[in-house]
Amino acid sequence: MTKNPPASRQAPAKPKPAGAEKSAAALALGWLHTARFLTTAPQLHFLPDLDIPEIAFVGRSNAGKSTCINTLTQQKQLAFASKKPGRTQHINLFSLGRQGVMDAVLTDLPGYGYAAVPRQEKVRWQQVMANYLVTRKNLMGMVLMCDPRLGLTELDEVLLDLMRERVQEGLKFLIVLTKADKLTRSEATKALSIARLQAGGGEVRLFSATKRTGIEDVAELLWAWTHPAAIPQAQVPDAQAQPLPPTPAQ
Ligand SMILES: Nc1nc2c(ncn2[C@@H]2O[C@H](COP(=O)(O)OP(=O)(O)OP(=O)(O)O)[C@@H](O)[C@H]2O)c(=O)[nH]1
Ligand SMILES: [Mg+2]
Repeated sequence: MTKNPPASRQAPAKPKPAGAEKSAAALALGWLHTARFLTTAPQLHFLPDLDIPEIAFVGRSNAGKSTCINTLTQQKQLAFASKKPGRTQHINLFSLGRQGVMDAVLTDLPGYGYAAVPRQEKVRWQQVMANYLVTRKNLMGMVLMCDPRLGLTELDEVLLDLMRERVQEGLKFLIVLTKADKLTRSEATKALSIARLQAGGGEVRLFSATKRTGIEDVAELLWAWTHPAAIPQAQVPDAQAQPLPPTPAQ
């Protein structure tokens, strides 16, 4: 059993102004910590119809989608993460909400671009994913996970193109640059500038599950997207949908 250290060795409690509210980050992380497995579906028609906001994590295989969900929700094995690409093979939904009242859903999607998957299987999955992204009525946000060492790939561009109309209609959009621990400070700065250009002025965040970089930032953004009424408008990051960048010339 661990004992509390003597009072003299405990870090002094930070003085809190009277009536101080929980910080936005603590609120958002507390909310994300309520995540529970909801369901898994091999095909779209197995998904439950929901009318609460849903946010999908998309991106190349091995980009770190499942790890990011586990990190944000502060749970080790909520989503299946693995060194081996292609680990996530179904659409997995996780519910969020305090006191058992579901108020949002996170979706972990299988990655694309994994060479070892047979072509037929790849095409099937790309169709399932495209259908999900285009038709899922309660989808209100998309987090595109991108390893900045690879940058946005051709398949990422195809996906952005596919989602252009929904983003123009108000779907929120964030590019998360994953595995930031693998970058030097100057590489990270450069990767951010490039991604900002590619995101057409939309949201971009650096993230590292191992160094725990960007967690609070991303958490706050997801909270703000799904709880706009709870936050004064001036504090809502990217309250408006951002246009996607133009499609590169063929
Ligand atoms: N260094 C480092 N490695 C990471 C980070 N995030 C994820 N990884 C590693 O990247 C690998 C892939 O992570 P996953 O979370 O399974 O990736 P995914 O995008 O869900 O992959 P699929 O399910 O195949 O689409 C694992 O070995 C993770 O440990 C990070 O921030 N830093
Ligand atoms: Mg995964």
